[in-house]
Amino acid sequence: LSCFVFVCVCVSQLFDRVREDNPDFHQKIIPISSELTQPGLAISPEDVQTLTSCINIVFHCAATIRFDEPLKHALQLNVMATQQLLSLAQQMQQLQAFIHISTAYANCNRRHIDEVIYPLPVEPKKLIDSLEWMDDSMVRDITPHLIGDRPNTYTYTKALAECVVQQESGRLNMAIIRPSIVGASWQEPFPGWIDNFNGPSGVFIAAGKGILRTMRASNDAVADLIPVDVVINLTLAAGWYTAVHRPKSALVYNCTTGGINPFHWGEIEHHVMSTFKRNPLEQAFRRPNANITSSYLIYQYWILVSHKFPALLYDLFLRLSGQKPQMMRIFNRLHKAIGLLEYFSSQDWEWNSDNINMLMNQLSAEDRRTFNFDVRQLNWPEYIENYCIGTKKYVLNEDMSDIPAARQHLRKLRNIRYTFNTVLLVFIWRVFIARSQMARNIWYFVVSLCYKFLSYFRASSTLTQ
Ligand SMILES: *[C@@H]1O[C@H](CO)[C@@H](O)[C@H](O)[C@H]1NC(C)=O
Ligand SMILES: *[C@@H]1O[C@H](CO)[C@@H](O)[C@H](O)[C@H]1NC(C)=O
Ligand SMILES: CC(=O)N[C@H]1CO[C@H](CO)[C@@H](O)[C@@H]1O
Repeated sequence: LSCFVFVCVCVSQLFDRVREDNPDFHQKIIPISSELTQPGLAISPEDVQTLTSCINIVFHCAATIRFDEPLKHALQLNVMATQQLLSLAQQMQQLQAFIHISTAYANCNRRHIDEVIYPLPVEPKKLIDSLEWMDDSMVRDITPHLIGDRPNTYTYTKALAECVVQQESGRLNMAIIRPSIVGASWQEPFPGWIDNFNGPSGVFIAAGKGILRTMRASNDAVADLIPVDVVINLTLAAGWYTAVHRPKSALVYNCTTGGINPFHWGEIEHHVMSTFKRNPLEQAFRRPNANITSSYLIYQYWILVSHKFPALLYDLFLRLSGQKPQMMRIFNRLHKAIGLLEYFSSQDWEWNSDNINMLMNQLSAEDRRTFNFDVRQLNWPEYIENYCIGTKKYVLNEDMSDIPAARQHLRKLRNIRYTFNTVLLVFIWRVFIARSQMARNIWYFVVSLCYKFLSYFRASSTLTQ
């Protein structure tokens, strides 16, 4: 993993700005090889020595964010690794603060979420011990009972990790950050930076490519996206506060936008569609046009008409032209992915924010600017537009100069759709309706009218020539 991080530092555009400002910045970084699933995190004795003698602040943000990770693996990565890092932190002589990154949805089984750590019915250590001897299929069978009213193993194990952190809070100086749905950057290093398909990014891309045409979500539910640079700035500021002011218990910071600057799924849909119509992605499957609905029946209808039917046709076309059909497979994967998000896009939550406000007041005016995390200034339409363009530029690596060609492609798709609709209409008419005498009369009337119109048009155009 550390190797990978290092390669990223060297090539990613993310670091262009810091590379320009400070060309030798990488000399300040000491990569350390580690493996979260191994005992002692598989850190070499020399590295342990370095860490325990010179670390001041630990920011713990390693976790699996796959919602459907098998429980045992999720426990290993999110809970046991946290435990191991905490015991390493106990040995760090210079440690001032331990900042644990959690998620705002760790307690999503509640509607109103305060900035406190909620107790769980099970002791994390006991759970880990008891799962130890079970095989994977057994764990799979009891997983639904364990996670209870939480939607997935991710939120469950993140809640367990918070409990583990709390158990150590007597001995270490700690804070917990709870970001909601983390999205592309707002300002730093530049607007719209994003490099993965996780969460909303994948949905935006699928919608921009014209693959995703419908999704189950509530138009008026708050879409609690939070820009990644806000999370980072808040985390750094919380590190400072925890180290300097040493609060008596571990403080929890909710890092969300819903309460203060709400934006809804319906609005997101509108802005994503309008951005991708103005700045289309290359080689779209269909024109970007998505409808979100909270009704199960309407959703199933659109799935059939806008997803499965076109996929079937396209696969037929691929098969006829001697290629391998693949569209249905893509759609099945897409449905699985959006199914996992449904829980979060169909309801909203309220988070309490006293600690954030407190932190903001504690910062000096200059620090408040440097470590800005005030989401009241966030202009949503502009943010969503930069986000979508960011997915085009940095995730899909598409060139902005190819936009005219992409627009041309969309026009072609529109013409194909018009032609297809016309052919379908004629077909339905001929096969189902034109059987009765009256329908046939109407049909001939329309056809002859068209014919007359065409010949009139041809005559007049020959005249003008
Ligand atoms: C979405 O809804 C609009 C208006 O309600 C409709 O015109 C459009 O065809 C719908 N598109 C899809 C893909 O569902
Ligand atoms: C976060 O802090 C950096 C560094 O001062 C700043 O450039 C950036 O604008 C801040 N992010 C936001 C969202 O304000
Ligand atoms: C940083 C941040 O957005 N904090 C939010 C936490 O939740 C409350 C209540 O929903 C909001 O008012 C805060 O803005």
